[in-house]
Amino acid sequence: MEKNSNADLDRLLKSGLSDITHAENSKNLEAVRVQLLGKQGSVTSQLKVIGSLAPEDRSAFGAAVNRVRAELTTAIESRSLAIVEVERQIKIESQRIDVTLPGRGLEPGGLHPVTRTLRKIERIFLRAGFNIAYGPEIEDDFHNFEALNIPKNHPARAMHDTFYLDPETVLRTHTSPVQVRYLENNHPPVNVIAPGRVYRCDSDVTHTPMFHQLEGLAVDTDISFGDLKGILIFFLQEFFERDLPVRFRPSFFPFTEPSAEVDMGCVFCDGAGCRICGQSGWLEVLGCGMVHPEVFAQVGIDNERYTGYAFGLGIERLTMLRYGVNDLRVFFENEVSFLRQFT
Ligand code: 2NL
Repeated sequence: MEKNSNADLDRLLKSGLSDITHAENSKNLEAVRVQLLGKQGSVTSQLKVIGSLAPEDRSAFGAAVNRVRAELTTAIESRSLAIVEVERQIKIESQRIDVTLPGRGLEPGGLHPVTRTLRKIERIFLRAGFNIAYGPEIEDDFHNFEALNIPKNHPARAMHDTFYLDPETVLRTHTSPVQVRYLENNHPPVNVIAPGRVYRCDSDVTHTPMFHQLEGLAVDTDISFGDLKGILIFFLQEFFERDLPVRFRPSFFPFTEPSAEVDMGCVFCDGAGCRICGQSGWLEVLGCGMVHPEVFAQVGIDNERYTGYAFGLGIERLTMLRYGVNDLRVFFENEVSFLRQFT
């Protein structure tokens, strides 16, 4: 009986060690451990054999079972360490990041074409010695109308379809009020441009309720219409980057006298006549004039001593001419496919 039991133990040890060696992962190894050393395990069940042995053999056999158990436990522990290390390597390998792979790419943003045009115009006038002034988009009646010689109940108010916030407060219909404020706060000589958003209660294919304008103003002793012609011809030729014919047609604005509208030779047909210039060879691009004496009076400037010129232009219109865009509305739809063309 003793011999048999010892031989069983020996076989148990050998096959146990072999099973441990061949366990390929933690799950397998755990199954092997349970099968050998668990409550119902083959080594554990050897302890139950002890009772069937002769009393003098029991102690030696018990010690032998314990040795087998200890040897298997040690083997499982070292195998477990090896498996954990291998599994860690496999995990690391599977999570390895190839830093040499190309990235997804970053799409660069770009400035809106209206912003690009504004910046280009500002650069030209800065170069000519003008300052840039900004002001509120919500204005009072005085700065938007009264000071500009547009009295209440005067038909000139109908020229501006105004958004009223209350009877005394409007969304500015032009950037002139910025220049009125500038005149209130600065003594001549004044050379200033006022770019910005303006609002008119008007919406169709060629009008949006918000658009961008830039106005310019120069005030000093002896400012002449010749100075006005000079700066506007310079500006248009710089902006369109070519020699352009420019002509001044008499017009009317309440805040200038005399007033003129400015045409330039059509940049699409070089003056030959095309669909865009309505076969005339000319494109209307600006309004201008000599500051009305009443405007100077409203801001406390001596209109016997000082003269000035002023002009205004629409940024969207110049942007359309610059880029050959034929629909105003695309500037406000923010279609990425349209905007991408200007990056
Ligand atoms: C146009 C015409 C114009 C002005 C704006 C102005 C400003 C002051 C005094 C006098 Cl503070 N005038 N601005 C003058 C003439 C024309 O704009 O067609 N704009 C799009």
